[in-house]
Amino acid sequence: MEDCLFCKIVKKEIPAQIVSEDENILVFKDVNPQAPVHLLLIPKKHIPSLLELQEDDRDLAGNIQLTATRLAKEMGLAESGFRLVCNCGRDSGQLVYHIHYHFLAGRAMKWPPG
Ligand code: D5M
Repeated sequence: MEDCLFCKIVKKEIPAQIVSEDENILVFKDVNPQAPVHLLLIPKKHIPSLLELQEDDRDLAGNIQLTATRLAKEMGLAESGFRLVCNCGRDSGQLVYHIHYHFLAGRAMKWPPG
């Protein structure tokens, strides 16, 4: 998608602090961190939000969660824990319409979120 910010990051047209990359998934640091560790996990494929996720995306969606699991272990966060958040739609606060999972860690978090 030409105008999509995260597609531009995937294509390396916009710089980002990339933490992990494979054929289908990119992970980079959030530019406005809300925790000591704040990463964004995205599919390279442009999918605007969870509402547009298709049956064919089943493996991709699962692999994003497994990427979060791998990163948590690699970063030594398995014991302290982390939060994985995917905002969907206006009321959730979604601002960028390319599916992204916020990976937040490094501080105690409250529930429910604001
Ligand atoms: O979250 C969108 C998130 O995207 C928000 O936490 C800031 C982040 N963001 C926006 N632009 C960039 C760039 N260029 N690099 C890294 N992170 C970025 P949402 O769930 O849509 O509210």
